[in-house]
Formats: sequence, structure tokens, C-alpha cells
Amino acid sequence: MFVRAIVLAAGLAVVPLWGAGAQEPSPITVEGAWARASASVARVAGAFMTFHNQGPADRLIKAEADISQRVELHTQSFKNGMATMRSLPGLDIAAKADTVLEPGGLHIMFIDLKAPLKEGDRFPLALTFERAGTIQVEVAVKAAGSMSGMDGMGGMGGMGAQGEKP
Ligand SMILES: [Cu+2]
Repeated sequence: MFVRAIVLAAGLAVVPLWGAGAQEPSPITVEGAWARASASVARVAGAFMTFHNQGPADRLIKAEADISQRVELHTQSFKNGMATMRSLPGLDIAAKADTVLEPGGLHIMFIDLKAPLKEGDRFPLALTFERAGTIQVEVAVKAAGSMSGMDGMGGMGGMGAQGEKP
């Protein structure tokens, strides 16, 4: 009974730390977070990035940023040559694998932008995972013409901060 009590206590001590996204290093890191610059009339923009997960399966359940009235998790698919998007309650993050958000697929959508996103801008984005807690990243805004985004962008400073606030 004594040993079991210690194990229980240790378990309880770890859970709140993870929930707060504090001392424990997150098993999830975020790389290359970028958003496409918006035309001055557009009220929406999408953001893309890669999640490296070294831990168990997780789920991205919330994204928050100050740049728009709403932030949603979206998936995009093509039907009869038309791109359609729909919002998801969460994005599944596979265990010990990379999950890629990219144009034409999964993305984070900013709806009712407060101001147009301009190339070279950066803004903070808070991502909340069911298990890993909240991770702060910095999103770099790239030219509206960055159609693929994933090509040749490696050295252009799209690396997001990870784990803790700057
Ligand atoms: Cu969308």
C-alpha cells in the first residue's frame, strides 16, 4: 500500500505541470509556422506548420491568436475541382510521428481578420493539445504567392518558438 501511495502521489504531481505547459518539456514541437499574407480585402487567412510528436497520440483542440475574431481548425478537400473547407473540433496528432498542416490540407484558419496580414509580419499563436498542454509559437507571414510554402522555405526563418513564452 505504501508503494502504491507514492506512485499515485507522483502521478498527481505530474498532471498539473503538463496541463499548465510549464516545466516538463513538451513531447510536441512545432516547426516552420507560417501564414499566407492576405489581400487587403480578404477577411480570412490560413496558417501552416509541422508538428513533431515524440510522445503518445494527442489532439490539437484549440488555437488562439489576437489577429482575428475567431480561430478555427480546418481541413480542406477537393470535390469536382472545387476546394471546400470545413471546421473540425480537433486535429489528431499521431504518436511518434509528424503531422503536417499545409496548403490544400489541414490548416489553422483565422476568420474576420482585424487587419490584413503583411509579408514579414510575425504574430503569436497559442496551440492547446489535450495531453501536451499549451504551446506558444510565432507565425511568420509570407508572400501571398507562396503557393507551396514547403519548398525552399527551410532557411527563411519560419521556425516557431516552442514550449515557453519568449
Ligand atoms: Cu480554412
